[in-house]
Amino acid sequence: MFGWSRVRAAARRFGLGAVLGLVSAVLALGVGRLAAAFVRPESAPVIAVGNRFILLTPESLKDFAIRTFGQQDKTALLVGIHLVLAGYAIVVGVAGLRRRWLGVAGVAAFGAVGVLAAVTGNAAGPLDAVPSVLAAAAGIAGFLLLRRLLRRPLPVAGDGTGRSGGTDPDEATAGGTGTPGTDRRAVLQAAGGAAGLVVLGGAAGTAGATLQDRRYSAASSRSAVRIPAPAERAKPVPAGTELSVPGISPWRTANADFYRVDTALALPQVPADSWQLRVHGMVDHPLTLSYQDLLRRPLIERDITLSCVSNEVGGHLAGNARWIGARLAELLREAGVQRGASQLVSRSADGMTIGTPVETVLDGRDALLAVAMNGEPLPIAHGFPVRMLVPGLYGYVSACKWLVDLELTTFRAYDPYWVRRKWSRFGPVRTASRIDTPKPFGQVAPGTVTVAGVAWAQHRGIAGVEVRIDDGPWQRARLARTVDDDVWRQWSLRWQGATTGDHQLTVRATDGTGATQPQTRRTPFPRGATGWHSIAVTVTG
Ligand SMILES: Nc1nc2c(c(=O)[nH]1)N[C@H]1C(S)=C(S)[C@@H](COP(=O)(O)O)O[C@H]1N2
Ligand SMILES: [Mo]
Repeated sequence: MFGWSRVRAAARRFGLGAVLGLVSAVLALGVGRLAAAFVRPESAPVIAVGNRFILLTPESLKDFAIRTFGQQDKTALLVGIHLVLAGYAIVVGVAGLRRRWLGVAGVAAFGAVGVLAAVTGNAAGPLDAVPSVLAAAAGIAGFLLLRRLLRRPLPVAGDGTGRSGGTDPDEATAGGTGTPGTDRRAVLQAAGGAAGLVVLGGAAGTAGATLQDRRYSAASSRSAVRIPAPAERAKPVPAGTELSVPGISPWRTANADFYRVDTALALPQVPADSWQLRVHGMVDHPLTLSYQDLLRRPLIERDITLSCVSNEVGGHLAGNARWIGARLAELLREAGVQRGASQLVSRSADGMTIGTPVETVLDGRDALLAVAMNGEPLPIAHGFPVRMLVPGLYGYVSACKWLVDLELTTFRAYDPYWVRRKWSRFGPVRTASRIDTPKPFGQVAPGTVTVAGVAWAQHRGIAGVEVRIDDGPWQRARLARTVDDDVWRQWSLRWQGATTGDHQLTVRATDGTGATQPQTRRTPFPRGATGWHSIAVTVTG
């Protein structure tokens, strides 16, 4: 009997401690979010810690996250941070219910981690510490208040002041004025206090989010933007560029479906009217450009396929869009690139740095400072107001989003973000081909099966695609027509005489230089995946 009451008391202490910790955490995060709306979005404790985490994670873990969670990697990270935080809050709450100083120290430690993450973040200043400090202060206040309320209906061992520490919880209640659980008023007060603090934290968080949208969102700036008609339209898209095969990737990727890869947990919000681009470093005439200056330049419209070095064989980190932008080469020539300048370093509003070979930008390809994507101003997630694009290079060495600074320098003098993380300094895209239909492990009817997909080798072009059924001979696929070598190409093959059973379909492409994709499987790190995309299908009928 005595044993049971102890277990019950322990369970109740745990439950109350958990409530104490979680409520304090909700209050702290809400206040942190609200304060961040006055400093900057990236200074909110959770965002700051998340961003720090992204910067510190080894490439292998990042690869794992992209593989496992795909485009949801950031959601997964935020969910993960909140789960860890919840666990921590429970521990602190349970410990703090017993010993007050443990609770205070626990919340303070949370604040310290937030401060550290915030002030060491990209483009951070000392003010970035404020939200975490206020969050911790609110958390401590909430903790102390709720602790008092919770300890009245159910006194537990030690009040943490050191005066009566160490007493057994059951003994302590025996010495109290009421029996535990019978003091209804105290129970109601505690429950009301907890609920009130949660509402307060929630309200602060919501107000913070709303305020942040109003103060920081570039959405209104984006909807006010009018992109002038380009001086040079996109090349006509020949009939037959897009095959009518169900299940194939559309030739043009809708903005909503375009893959997104970046390190930004909170999307950088850069209004067009305050945007400036500095061009400096090894140039004869450093210059600064406003958004209007950029729009006044002759704009060209181009279909360009963009792909990510992290794409696995058969993966979906590639897309094709119609972009409008100013010619980057012309701007650089106006600035006067000095002899010896080998690397163009682009910097974003969120502190990303990307290094591109100057000679590639100047070799006549359509390198752009892009302002529009598929007939709209750049979406915020894709770099509004201005991003860079260089056909033929992976995004990590060319496609800086939220671009604010261009510096001409040498490869010797500077290592940009990904290079510091051991990715290859140069990132020409590797030839890739993908089977879109049938789907992997899909079922198809016997007879004739249409196998189709896309292949890309930007700036070299796709000269051929072949498909192999099981260990059979390579069969030439039909290539869709194409605008030019900077866009991906659809292909299809009629697989005749498909017999019931399991089959393996494999694809490989040959680029415009005559080089066929190698069979050797290589991981995306450090210079892009290689190998043939192969899928298993079942023919049933
Ligand atoms: N500011 C910024 N620009 C960036 C990145 C980034 O993390 N931050 N990622 C690059 C990478 S790795 C790729 S593949 C492309 C992806 O562009 P998208 O998200 O528009 O598809 O953006 C590039 N530009
Ligand atoms: Mo990328």
